[in-house]
Amino acid sequence: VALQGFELRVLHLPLVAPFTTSFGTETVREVIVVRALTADGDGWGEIVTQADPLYSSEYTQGAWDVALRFLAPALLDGAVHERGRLAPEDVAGVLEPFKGHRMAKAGLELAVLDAALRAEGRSFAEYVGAERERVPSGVSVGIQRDPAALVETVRGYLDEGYVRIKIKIKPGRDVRDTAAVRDAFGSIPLQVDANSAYTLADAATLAELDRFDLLLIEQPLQEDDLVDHATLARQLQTPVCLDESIVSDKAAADALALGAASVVNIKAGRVGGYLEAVRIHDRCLAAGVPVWCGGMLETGIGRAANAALAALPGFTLPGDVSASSRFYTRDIVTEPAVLEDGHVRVPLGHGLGVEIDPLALDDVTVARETLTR
Ligand code: OSB
Ligand code: MG
Repeated sequence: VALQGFELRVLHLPLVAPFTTSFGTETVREVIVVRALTADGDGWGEIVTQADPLYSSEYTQGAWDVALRFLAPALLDGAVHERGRLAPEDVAGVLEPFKGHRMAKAGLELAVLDAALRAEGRSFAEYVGAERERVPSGVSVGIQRDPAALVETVRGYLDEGYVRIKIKIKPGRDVRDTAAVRDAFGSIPLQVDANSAYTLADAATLAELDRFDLLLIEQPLQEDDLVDHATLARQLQTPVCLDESIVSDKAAADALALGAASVVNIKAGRVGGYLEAVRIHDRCLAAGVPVWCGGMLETGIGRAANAALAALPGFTLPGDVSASSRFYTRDIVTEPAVLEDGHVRVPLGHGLGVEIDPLALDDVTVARETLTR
Protein backbone atom coordinates (compact mmCIF):
# COMPACT_ATOMS: atom_id res chain seq x y z
CA VAL A 1 0.00 0.00 0.00
CA ALA A 2 0.99 3.61 -0.45
CA LEU A 3 1.09 4.39 3.25
CA GLN A 4 0.37 8.01 4.13
CA GLY A 5 -0.21 7.96 7.86
CA PHE A 6 -1.62 6.37 10.97
CA GLU A 7 -4.39 7.52 13.25
CA LEU A 8 -4.31 6.06 16.76
CA ARG A 9 -7.14 6.25 19.26
CA VAL A 10 -7.47 5.15 22.86
CA LEU A 11 -10.95 3.77 23.46
CA HIS A 12 -12.82 3.16 26.69
CA LEU A 13 -15.46 0.47 26.19
CA PRO A 14 -17.67 -0.26 29.20
CA LEU A 15 -17.90 -4.00 29.97
CA VAL A 16 -21.30 -5.63 30.47
CA ALA A 17 -19.94 -7.07 33.74
CA PRO A 18 -16.60 -6.77 35.58
CA PHE A 19 -13.98 -9.26 34.35
CA THR A 20 -11.79 -10.67 37.13
CA THR A 21 -8.65 -12.74 36.63
CA SER A 22 -5.84 -13.75 38.99
CA PHE A 23 -4.17 -10.42 38.14
CA GLY A 24 -7.06 -7.98 38.57
CA THR A 25 -10.54 -6.73 37.73
CA GLU A 26 -11.51 -4.71 34.64
CA THR A 27 -14.79 -2.81 34.34
CA VAL A 28 -13.87 -0.78 31.27
CA ARG A 29 -11.85 -2.14 28.36
CA GLU A 30 -9.16 0.40 27.50
CA VAL A 31 -7.75 -0.45 24.08
CA ILE A 32 -5.98 1.25 21.16
CA VAL A 33 -7.40 1.21 17.67
CA VAL A 34 -5.18 1.92 14.66
CA ARG A 35 -6.26 3.32 11.32
CA ALA A 36 -3.76 3.02 8.49
CA LEU A 37 -4.24 5.86 6.01
CA THR A 38 -3.26 4.90 2.49
CA ALA A 39 -3.73 6.25 -1.01
CA ASP A 40 -5.86 3.16 -1.72
CA GLY A 41 -8.11 3.52 1.34
CA ASP A 42 -8.00 2.96 5.07
CA GLY A 43 -7.32 -0.17 7.10
CA TRP A 44 -8.02 -0.95 10.73
CA GLY A 45 -6.11 -2.74 13.45
CA GLU A 46 -6.23 -3.08 17.23
CA ILE A 47 -3.47 -2.91 19.85
CA VAL A 48 -4.68 -5.27 22.57
CA THR A 49 -2.70 -3.88 25.48
CA GLN A 50 -4.58 -3.27 28.71
CA ALA A 51 -4.37 -0.17 30.92
CA ASP A 52 -1.94 -1.80 33.38
CA PRO A 53 1.03 -4.12 32.70
CA LEU A 54 -0.47 -7.05 34.65
CA TYR A 55 -1.03 -9.67 31.93
CA SER A 56 2.11 -8.73 30.00
CA SER A 57 4.74 -5.99 30.31
CA GLU A 58 2.88 -3.98 27.66
CA TYR A 59 0.23 -1.42 28.59
CA THR A 60 -1.75 1.35 26.90
CA GLN A 61 0.50 4.34 27.49
CA GLY A 62 3.65 2.35 26.71
CA ALA A 63 2.18 1.06 23.46
CA TRP A 64 0.88 4.54 22.60
CA ASP A 65 4.32 6.03 23.13
CA VAL A 66 6.33 3.39 21.28
CA ALA A 67 3.89 3.30 18.38
CA LEU A 68 3.88 7.08 17.88
CA ARG A 69 7.55 7.67 18.72
CA PHE A 70 9.22 4.75 16.94
CA LEU A 71 7.04 2.19 15.16
CA ALA A 72 4.70 4.31 13.05
CA PRO A 73 7.52 6.70 12.02
CA ALA A 74 9.66 3.73 10.90
CA LEU A 75 6.82 2.45 8.73
CA LEU A 76 6.16 5.91 7.34
CA ASP A 77 9.81 6.56 6.59
CA GLY A 78 9.98 6.69 2.79
CA ALA A 79 13.40 5.03 2.85
CA VAL A 80 11.98 1.66 3.80
CA HIS A 81 9.48 1.55 0.96
CA GLU A 82 9.98 0.63 -2.59
CA ARG A 83 8.73 3.79 -4.34
CA GLY A 84 6.72 4.77 -1.29
CA ARG A 85 4.88 1.46 -1.09
CA LEU A 86 4.86 -0.89 1.88
CA ALA A 87 3.80 -4.54 1.69
CA PRO A 88 2.10 -5.92 4.82
CA GLU A 89 4.58 -8.81 4.80
CA ASP A 90 7.41 -6.27 5.26
CA VAL A 91 5.97 -4.57 8.35
CA ALA A 92 7.48 -7.02 10.87
CA GLY A 93 10.93 -6.70 9.29
CA VAL A 94 10.84 -2.88 9.43
CA LEU A 95 9.81 -3.02 13.11
CA GLU A 96 12.21 -5.82 14.02
CA PRO A 97 15.05 -3.56 15.30
CA PHE A 98 12.75 -2.29 18.06
CA LYS A 99 12.79 -4.77 20.93
CA GLY A 100 9.57 -6.21 22.30
CA HIS A 101 6.30 -4.23 22.11
CA ARG A 102 4.72 -7.06 20.18
CA MET A 103 1.12 -5.96 20.78
CA ALA A 104 1.88 -2.51 19.40
CA LYS A 105 3.58 -4.05 16.35
CA ALA A 106 0.66 -6.45 15.82
CA GLY A 107 -1.89 -3.64 15.78
CA LEU A 108 0.03 -1.63 13.20
CA GLU A 109 0.60 -4.69 11.02
CA LEU A 110 -3.10 -5.58 11.13
CA ALA A 111 -4.11 -2.08 10.00
CA VAL A 112 -1.70 -2.27 7.04
CA LEU A 113 -2.93 -5.79 6.20
CA ASP A 114 -6.56 -4.68 6.27
CA ALA A 115 -5.83 -1.71 4.01
CA ALA A 116 -3.84 -3.83 1.55
CA LEU A 117 -6.40 -6.63 1.38
CA ARG A 118 -9.30 -4.19 0.96
CA ALA A 119 -7.44 -2.53 -1.89
CA GLU A 120 -6.89 -5.95 -3.47
CA GLY A 121 -10.51 -6.99 -2.92
CA ARG A 122 -9.37 -10.01 -0.93
CA SER A 123 -10.54 -11.31 2.43
CA PHE A 124 -8.27 -11.62 5.45
CA ALA A 125 -9.75 -15.10 6.00
CA GLU A 126 -8.61 -16.29 2.58
CA TYR A 127 -5.24 -14.56 3.02
CA VAL A 128 -4.40 -16.38 6.28
CA GLY A 129 -5.70 -19.71 5.00
CA ALA A 130 -9.06 -20.08 6.77
CA GLU A 131 -10.68 -23.39 5.86
CA ARG A 132 -14.03 -23.01 7.64
CA GLU A 133 -16.88 -20.52 7.39
CA ARG A 134 -17.61 -20.60 11.11
CA VAL A 135 -15.70 -21.53 14.25
CA PRO A 136 -16.82 -23.08 17.54
CA SER A 137 -17.13 -20.48 20.26
CA GLY A 138 -15.78 -20.88 23.78
CA VAL A 139 -16.15 -18.37 26.58
CA SER A 140 -13.68 -17.21 29.22
CA VAL A 141 -15.43 -16.74 32.56
CA GLY A 142 -13.89 -14.45 35.17
CA ILE A 143 -13.57 -15.24 38.87
CA GLN A 144 -16.96 -14.65 40.54
CA ARG A 145 -17.95 -13.77 44.12
CA ASP A 146 -18.11 -17.45 45.12
CA PRO A 147 -18.47 -20.89 43.50
CA ALA A 148 -22.29 -20.67 43.57
CA ALA A 149 -22.21 -17.38 41.63
CA LEU A 150 -19.75 -18.96 39.19
CA VAL A 151 -22.17 -21.82 38.53
CA GLU A 152 -24.97 -19.35 37.74
CA THR A 153 -22.74 -17.33 35.42
CA VAL A 154 -21.60 -20.46 33.60
CA ARG A 155 -25.22 -21.63 33.32
CA GLY A 156 -26.06 -18.41 31.47
CA TYR A 157 -23.29 -18.97 28.92
CA LEU A 158 -24.24 -22.62 28.41
CA ASP A 159 -27.84 -21.53 27.83
CA GLU A 160 -26.60 -19.09 25.19
CA GLY A 161 -24.90 -21.99 23.44
CA TYR A 162 -21.19 -21.60 24.13
CA VAL A 163 -19.56 -24.94 23.41
CA ARG A 164 -16.64 -24.73 25.82
CA ILE A 165 -16.22 -23.09 29.21
CA LYS A 166 -12.94 -21.69 30.53
CA ILE A 167 -12.86 -20.52 34.13
CA LYS A 168 -10.23 -18.28 35.62
CA ILE A 169 -8.52 -19.64 38.73
CA LYS A 170 -6.08 -18.34 41.34
CA PRO A 171 -4.72 -19.72 44.62
CA GLY A 172 -7.65 -20.25 46.98
CA ARG A 173 -10.15 -20.13 44.09
CA ASP A 174 -9.20 -23.25 42.15
CA VAL A 175 -10.29 -26.72 43.27
CA ARG A 176 -13.62 -25.67 44.80
CA ASP A 177 -14.58 -23.47 41.84
CA THR A 178 -13.69 -26.18 39.34
CA ALA A 179 -15.53 -28.83 41.37
CA ALA A 180 -18.65 -26.64 41.52
CA VAL A 181 -18.79 -26.26 37.73
CA ARG A 182 -18.03 -29.93 37.08
CA ASP A 183 -20.66 -31.07 39.58
CA ALA A 184 -23.31 -28.69 38.23
CA PHE A 185 -22.90 -29.43 34.52
CA GLY A 186 -21.36 -32.90 34.17
CA SER A 187 -19.06 -33.65 31.25
CA ILE A 188 -19.08 -30.26 29.47
CA PRO A 189 -15.82 -29.25 27.72
CA LEU A 190 -14.07 -27.38 30.56
CA GLN A 191 -10.65 -25.82 31.06
CA VAL A 192 -8.99 -23.47 33.56
CA ASP A 193 -6.70 -20.44 33.19
CA ALA A 194 -4.34 -19.40 36.03
CA ASN A 195 -2.67 -16.40 34.33
CA SER A 196 0.70 -17.15 36.01
CA ALA A 197 -0.68 -17.19 39.57
CA TYR A 198 1.20 -20.29 40.81
CA THR A 199 4.72 -21.60 41.39
CA LEU A 200 6.15 -25.12 41.28
CA ALA A 201 5.55 -25.26 45.04
CA ASP A 202 1.80 -25.41 44.21
CA ALA A 203 2.16 -28.60 42.15
CA ALA A 204 0.19 -30.70 44.65
CA THR A 205 -2.80 -28.31 44.54
CA LEU A 206 -2.71 -28.21 40.76
CA ALA A 207 -2.57 -32.02 40.65
CA GLU A 208 -5.88 -32.05 42.54
CA LEU A 209 -7.41 -30.64 39.36
CA ASP A 210 -6.53 -33.88 37.56
CA ARG A 211 -9.73 -35.51 38.79
CA PHE A 212 -11.92 -33.05 36.85
CA ASP A 213 -10.89 -34.31 33.41
CA LEU A 214 -10.11 -30.80 32.16
CA LEU A 215 -9.22 -30.12 28.52
CA LEU A 216 -6.16 -28.24 29.79
CA ILE A 217 -4.71 -25.94 32.40
CA GLU A 218 -3.57 -22.63 30.92
CA GLN A 219 -0.41 -20.81 32.05
CA PRO A 220 -0.07 -21.93 35.69
CA LEU A 221 3.44 -20.43 36.08
CA GLN A 222 5.28 -17.25 35.07
CA GLU A 223 5.87 -16.10 31.50
CA ASP A 224 9.59 -17.01 31.58
CA ASP A 225 9.13 -20.31 33.45
CA LEU A 226 9.48 -22.64 30.45
CA VAL A 227 11.62 -25.18 32.30
CA ASP A 228 9.35 -25.13 35.37
CA HIS A 229 6.31 -25.64 33.12
CA ALA A 230 8.03 -28.73 31.68
CA THR A 231 8.69 -30.00 35.22
CA LEU A 232 5.09 -29.33 36.25
CA ALA A 233 3.70 -30.97 33.11
CA ARG A 234 5.41 -34.22 34.14
CA GLN A 235 3.59 -34.08 37.50
CA LEU A 236 0.11 -33.44 36.08
CA GLN A 237 -2.33 -35.53 34.09
CA THR A 238 -4.09 -32.37 32.88
CA PRO A 239 -2.44 -31.12 29.67
CA VAL A 240 -0.44 -27.91 30.21
CA CYS A 241 -1.27 -25.12 27.74
CA LEU A 242 0.84 -21.98 27.47
CA ASP A 243 -0.50 -18.48 26.85
CA GLU A 244 1.75 -15.71 28.30
CA SER A 245 4.95 -17.73 27.64
CA ILE A 246 4.35 -18.01 23.89
CA VAL A 247 5.60 -14.58 22.86
CA SER A 248 6.90 -15.66 19.43
CA ASP A 249 7.32 -18.58 17.07
CA LYS A 250 10.78 -19.10 18.59
CA ALA A 251 9.29 -19.29 22.09
CA ALA A 252 6.78 -21.84 20.77
CA ALA A 253 9.62 -23.90 19.29
CA ASP A 254 11.47 -23.80 22.61
CA ALA A 255 8.36 -24.71 24.62
CA LEU A 256 7.64 -27.70 22.39
CA ALA A 257 11.28 -28.86 22.50
CA LEU A 258 11.30 -28.68 26.30
CA GLY A 259 7.95 -30.42 26.75
CA ALA A 260 6.62 -27.29 28.47
CA ALA A 261 3.32 -27.29 26.55
CA SER A 262 1.16 -29.99 25.00
CA VAL A 263 -1.37 -27.38 23.83
CA VAL A 264 -0.77 -23.78 22.69
CA ASN A 265 -3.03 -20.73 23.02
CA ILE A 266 -2.32 -18.45 20.05
CA LYS A 267 -2.97 -14.72 20.45
CA ALA A 268 -1.81 -12.58 17.56
CA GLY A 269 -1.22 -9.53 19.77
CA ARG A 270 1.04 -11.35 22.19
CA VAL A 271 3.22 -12.80 19.40
CA GLY A 272 3.61 -9.63 17.34
CA GLY A 273 0.96 -10.14 14.70
CA TYR A 274 -1.26 -12.46 12.70
CA LEU A 275 1.55 -13.52 10.38
CA GLU A 276 3.64 -14.72 13.34
CA ALA A 277 0.49 -16.37 14.71
CA VAL A 278 0.11 -18.33 11.47
CA ARG A 279 3.74 -19.47 11.75
CA ILE A 280 3.08 -20.80 15.25
CA HIS A 281 -0.02 -22.55 13.96
CA ASP A 282 1.99 -24.15 11.15
CA ARG A 283 4.70 -25.29 13.55
CA CYS A 284 2.23 -26.81 16.01
CA LEU A 285 0.23 -28.49 13.23
CA ALA A 286 3.42 -30.11 11.93
CA ALA A 287 4.32 -31.21 15.48
CA GLY A 288 0.83 -32.60 16.17
CA VAL A 289 0.27 -30.07 18.97
CA PRO A 290 -3.32 -28.74 19.16
CA VAL A 291 -3.79 -24.97 19.21
CA TRP A 292 -6.71 -22.66 19.96
CA CYS A 293 -7.31 -18.98 19.50
CA GLY A 294 -7.08 -16.86 22.63
CA GLY A 295 -8.71 -13.49 23.11
CA MET A 296 -7.95 -10.09 24.64
CA LEU A 297 -11.51 -8.73 24.92
CA GLU A 298 -11.15 -7.51 21.35
CA THR A 299 -13.45 -5.04 19.66
CA GLY A 300 -15.14 -6.07 16.42
CA ILE A 301 -11.85 -5.44 14.60
CA GLY A 302 -9.74 -7.99 16.45
CA ARG A 303 -12.72 -10.32 16.83
CA ALA A 304 -13.08 -10.54 13.02
CA ALA A 305 -9.38 -11.31 12.63
CA ASN A 306 -9.49 -13.91 15.42
CA ALA A 307 -12.43 -15.72 13.86
CA ALA A 308 -10.50 -15.97 10.58
CA LEU A 309 -7.35 -17.21 12.33
CA ALA A 310 -9.34 -19.78 14.31
CA ALA A 311 -10.59 -21.21 11.00
CA LEU A 312 -7.13 -22.57 10.14
CA PRO A 313 -6.93 -26.38 10.23
CA GLY A 314 -4.69 -26.71 13.30
CA PHE A 315 -7.16 -24.88 15.55
CA THR A 316 -8.74 -28.11 16.78
CA LEU A 317 -9.93 -26.81 20.16
CA PRO A 318 -12.66 -24.14 20.59
CA GLY A 319 -11.16 -20.70 21.15
CA ASP A 320 -12.04 -17.68 23.30
CA VAL A 321 -13.79 -16.45 20.17
CA SER A 322 -17.01 -15.33 21.76
CA ALA A 323 -19.78 -13.02 20.60
CA SER A 324 -19.28 -9.28 20.98
CA SER A 325 -22.16 -9.27 23.50
CA ARG A 326 -20.08 -11.36 25.92
CA PHE A 327 -18.19 -8.16 26.76
CA TYR A 328 -19.92 -5.19 25.13
CA THR A 329 -23.35 -3.66 24.69
CA ARG A 330 -22.21 -1.59 21.73
CA ASP A 331 -19.32 -2.57 19.46
CA ILE A 332 -17.44 -0.22 17.14
CA VAL A 333 -18.29 -2.24 14.02
CA THR A 334 -21.64 -2.29 12.24
CA GLU A 335 -22.04 -6.08 12.35
CA PRO A 336 -20.65 -7.36 15.65
CA ALA A 337 -19.90 -11.07 16.02
CA VAL A 338 -22.94 -13.04 17.16
CA LEU A 339 -23.33 -16.56 18.50
CA GLU A 340 -25.21 -18.88 16.14
CA ASP A 341 -25.61 -22.46 17.25
CA GLY A 342 -22.48 -22.18 19.41
CA HIS A 343 -20.41 -20.78 16.55
CA VAL A 344 -19.15 -17.44 15.27
CA ARG A 345 -19.09 -16.74 11.56
CA VAL A 346 -15.80 -15.97 9.79
CA PRO A 347 -16.22 -12.62 7.97
CA LEU A 348 -15.59 -13.09 4.26
CA GLY A 349 -15.82 -9.51 2.96
CA HIS A 350 -12.79 -7.58 1.75
CA GLY A 351 -10.04 -7.06 4.31
CA LEU A 352 -11.23 -7.96 7.80
CA GLY A 353 -14.77 -8.00 6.45
CA VAL A 354 -16.19 -5.63 9.07
CA GLU A 355 -17.08 -1.95 8.75
CA ILE A 356 -16.40 0.63 11.43
CA ASP A 357 -19.40 2.43 12.93
CA PRO A 358 -17.98 5.99 13.04
CA LEU A 359 -20.44 7.30 15.63
CA ALA A 360 -19.93 4.35 17.94
CA LEU A 361 -16.17 4.78 17.55
CA ASP A 362 -16.27 8.51 18.33
CA ASP A 363 -18.44 7.87 21.38
CA VAL A 364 -15.80 5.69 23.04
CA THR A 365 -12.70 7.60 21.87
CA VAL A 366 -10.81 9.26 24.75
CA ALA A 367 -7.57 10.20 22.94
CA ARG A 368 -6.58 10.58 19.32
CA GLU A 369 -3.33 11.27 17.45
CA THR A 370 -2.51 11.32 13.75
CA LEU A 371 0.91 10.92 12.21
CA THR A 372 1.48 11.50 8.47
CA ARG A 373 4.47 11.29 6.13
O1 OSB B 1 -5.38 -15.10 29.76
O2 OSB B 1 -6.61 -15.54 28.09
C1 OSB B 1 -6.23 -14.75 28.96
C2 OSB B 1 -8.31 -11.57 28.73
C3 OSB B 1 -7.35 -10.62 28.95
C4 OSB B 1 -6.06 -11.01 29.22
C5 OSB B 1 -5.73 -12.36 29.24
C6 OSB B 1 -6.69 -13.33 29.01
C7 OSB B 1 -8.01 -12.92 28.77
C8 OSB B 1 -9.12 -13.84 28.61
C9 OSB B 1 -10.35 -13.35 27.86
O3 OSB B 1 -9.15 -14.95 29.11
C10 OSB B 1 -10.40 -13.89 26.51
C11 OSB B 1 -11.46 -13.24 25.64
O4 OSB B 1 -11.18 -12.23 24.98
O5 OSB B 1 -12.56 -13.77 25.58
MG1 MG C 1 -4.82 -17.03 29.25
